[in-house]
Parts: sequence; C-alpha cells; structure tokens
Amino acid sequence: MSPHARRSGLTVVSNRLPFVVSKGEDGRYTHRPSSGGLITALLPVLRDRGGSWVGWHGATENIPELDTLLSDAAKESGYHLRSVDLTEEQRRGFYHGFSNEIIWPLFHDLQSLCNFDPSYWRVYCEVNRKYAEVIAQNSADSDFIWVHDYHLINVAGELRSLGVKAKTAFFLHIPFPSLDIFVKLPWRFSLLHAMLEYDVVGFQTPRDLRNFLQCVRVLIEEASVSAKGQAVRINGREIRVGSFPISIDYNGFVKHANEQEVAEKAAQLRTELPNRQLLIGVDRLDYTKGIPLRLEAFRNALLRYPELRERVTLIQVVVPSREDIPQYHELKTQIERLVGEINGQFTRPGGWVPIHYVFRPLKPTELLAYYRAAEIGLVTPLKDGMNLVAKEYCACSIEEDCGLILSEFAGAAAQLQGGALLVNPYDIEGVANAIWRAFTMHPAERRARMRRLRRSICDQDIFWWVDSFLRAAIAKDLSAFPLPADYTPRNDIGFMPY
Ligand code: GDG
Repeated sequence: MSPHARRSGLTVVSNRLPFVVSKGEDGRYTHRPSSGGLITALLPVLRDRGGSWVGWHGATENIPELDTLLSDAAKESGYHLRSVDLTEEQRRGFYHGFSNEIIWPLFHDLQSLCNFDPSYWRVYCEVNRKYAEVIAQNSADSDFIWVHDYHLINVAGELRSLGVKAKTAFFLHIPFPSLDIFVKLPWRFSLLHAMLEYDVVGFQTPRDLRNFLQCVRVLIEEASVSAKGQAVRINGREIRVGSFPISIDYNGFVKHANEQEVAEKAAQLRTELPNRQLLIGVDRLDYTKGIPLRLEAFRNALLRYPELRERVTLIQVVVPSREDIPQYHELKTQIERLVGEINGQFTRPGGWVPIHYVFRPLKPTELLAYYRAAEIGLVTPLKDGMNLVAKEYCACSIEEDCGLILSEFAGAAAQLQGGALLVNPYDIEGVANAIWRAFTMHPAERRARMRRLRRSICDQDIFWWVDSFLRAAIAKDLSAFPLPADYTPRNDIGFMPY
C-alpha cells in the first residue's frame, strides 16, 4: 500500500448499537455485547478496517456514566461506537410509530394494521437526519457506509444534503411489498426516492428485488432499470441492486449445539416428554409470524389424525416484543386463549398436554436445546424477510433425523425449498397435513432432506452473506475498500440472478 493511502473504513448503521446496557442489583450500570450472526460476521471486517457502528444506545433513562460505558464497550469490541441520542417522543414517533405501525405491517402485506398518522413521518425524517449527522461527524469521504433496515431509509439522502461523499449501501431485512401494496403508502414517492439515494441497495430475495424494481418502473418516471435488473439509473447516477439471502453463523451454531450443556438439556427434555415427537415453534411476539393460524393447524391435525394424540407435543416459544403497541398485546391474548382452548380440548388428566407454551426470552443454551431435541421445526410466518429460526433449527439438528415445515412466504423458502416441506400458512388443513407427513416420514427421507438443508445453510452462511454483499457493492472499485487479507470469499456469486 502506498504511504499516502488511507485505508477506508466501514461504518455500519443500525437502529440499535450492538450492545445492551442494563442495571445490576447493586444499582450500577453494566454493558454486554448483543449476540447475533450479523455482529459476529461484521466483526472481522470492522476490526481490520478500523470501522465504527452508529446507532441508538438503547437506554431509556438518563445514565450519567453512559459515555464511559460506551468507550469501555468500544475498547472491548475493537471498533468505534457512535451513539445517537433520541428523546422519548422521537422514539415513539420514529420507532414505534413510522417504523413499526406503518412500514412493518405494510411491507408484510398487512395494510389494514397500519396507522398512517402523518406526524409519524415528520419524526421519522427528523430522526433519520439525526443519524446522518452523527455519521457525517465521524466518517471520511473514502469510507463505506452500510445502513441496515427499514428504520433508516432516509439516511443516504440526508447524508448527501450534509455534503457527505462517502459511498452508501442499504440492506432491507424485511420483505419489499408488491406495487399494489406499496402504493397505499402516503409517502410512497419520498420513500422510493430515498432508497435511490444509496449507491447500493440489497434485498433478501429475488421476490423483494422484483417488487422494488416494479415500483421504481411504475412510480418514478425519470428512472430506468437496466436490462438484467441489476441497476437503476436516475439523474446521471447508477444504483446497483441485488438480492442477498441473509444467514447464520452455521459453524458457530453447530459447535454450540454439540456442547455438553446443550446435549444434557436436550436429553432432559426428551426424558420429560417421552415416547413422542416434539414440534418446536420459536417466534418473537409478532402478528407476521402466524402463530394463531399455526395453533389452529395443530388443532386440526389432532382432530383429523387421532393417531397424533399423545404421540406429539408442540413446544411454542413466544419471545416478548413491542408489547406497548396495542396489536401486540391483543395478539398475546389471542395466542393464550387458543393454547388454553386446545389444551382444554385434548389434555389427558395426569398425562399428555398437547402444547407447552413458553412466553419469555430463552437463554441461548435453552434455545439450542429445544432446537436439538425437536423432531419437527414448525416455521409458518404469514410473511418474513428471511426467518433465521428456520436456519438455526436445521444447523442445531445435528442428529439429522428431523424435518422442517416452512412457510412458502418466508424468504428462507427460496433457498430451503429442496429439503423443507413447504406450506401455505393460511391453509390450516394443508399445514395439518404437513404435520402428519413430517410425523410419518421415513427416517431415510428425513435424513436426506435435513442433510440437504444443512449443506445449503453451511455453504451460504453469514460470512458468505457479508462477503457477497461487500464484494458486489465494491466490485468496480476494489482498491478503495480492500477486504482484510485473511477474509477469504467462500463463493464468488456476487449478485444472484432473479
Ligand atoms: C428480522 C426479519 C430476518 C428468538 N427467540 C430467542 C432468540 N431468538 C432469536 C433467534 C433468531 C432471532 O431471534 C429471530 O430472527 P428471525 O429472522 O426469525 O426474525 P426477526 O426478529 O423478525 O428478524 C427476518 C431477520 O431480521 C434477519 O435479516 O430473517 O425476516 O423479520 O436469531 O435465534 N434468541 C434467544 N432467546 C430467545 O428466546 N437468545
């Protein structure tokens, strides 16, 4: 490298910083890094490039020692942490409001659940501007700024108006809806134009990319889409677009699932729930995850296939989430009513209970033990950007004698259709039939399917995902953003065809 060349840094931007601040029993605040595949995968790049992460610190009360906690966390993580301060009102309008009462339901095709409150948009713009200001103060023009998810769509436009010249990329973790749905959004033109302020825009699946390009073609007259659908041209600029299915740290999951503590917990579960097959569902409390319909399908299976009674147990884990949004609270009540009804209908006194319902976050070891113990993974979202639970379940199924039932509306279906039993989550009898099919499947077929699933997740893991996104984003100008010397690509696929 020539002596004057400054190595370009990577700035990752997300709604939250990748660590959690909490108050201990002694009243003192501590911090711990959040876990998750994305953080693990970005770590080597961030460390090597001397990058930074910009996001909200997550503290809702005033913490006097916040700056010290942040700088301690930064020292431990090996990259800079730049925090964005948000007032309670901004959190409400930006996070709960525009992000989670408008974009989240709309982009999951549930427009009837949207609350199109005009004040939310104003706060969304104001907060995106705040993020941009923090990024602008902490980045150089040669940096690469990678913004994550639907909370921060306006950031690139705001950066541009602040005079920032750095290259920007955006990845949408949730689905992008079809034109018919997207046009319902009162701010459809502003939001679409805001996405075109980035230099690179990535989606989870070819379906999302197709929907986005269709919206651009129809709604933005001055834009043109390249013949192969890999770029959009507007006002003399070119925006590269592609689909990149996010994944998990496959080897990390396999390693952890093999640990003795997980094995013991899984064995204990099997002893406590003997002579049956276990079905596992793990979801955040969210109406997109299709939990009530899944419970109805399970009930339908028990009614139509009496041989399943006493021979299966559904473990449904629901992780509390966004409970201060009214629909989430109602959903919890609905799930609990259904669990009560189904258990009331089928439980044998002193014996079998069809559904074990867990409403709390699980420790990683507990979660992996559930994955490892269950013979059938039941993942039936109404719509999902990807769904990592499906991939984690397969990774942890190290005995391979098990099956995955997967919604065709989860992004993961595009990749996992060869091994999973695909279902329409709205088709209660269809899902019930799939439960029966998975229950009665010959062990050789189960193994063959699970092996195929695991191989595909292993080949395209989270490291492959980061690698293919960054390589595609910087392909034209590799010298400006060289990847770490030890960062070997697993696959040179770049943009996936659509
Ligand atoms: C969004 C998109 C896309 C769940 N319960 C516990 C726990 N989890 C972890 C899982 C998994 C994660 O949460 C959930 O990820 P999903 O992908 O299933 O769903 P979203 O939260 O909706 O994520 C989605 C994703 O972004 C990534 O792009 O796939 O489509 O909606 O990793 O393991 N973790 C622990 N205890 C729990 O009880 N420790």
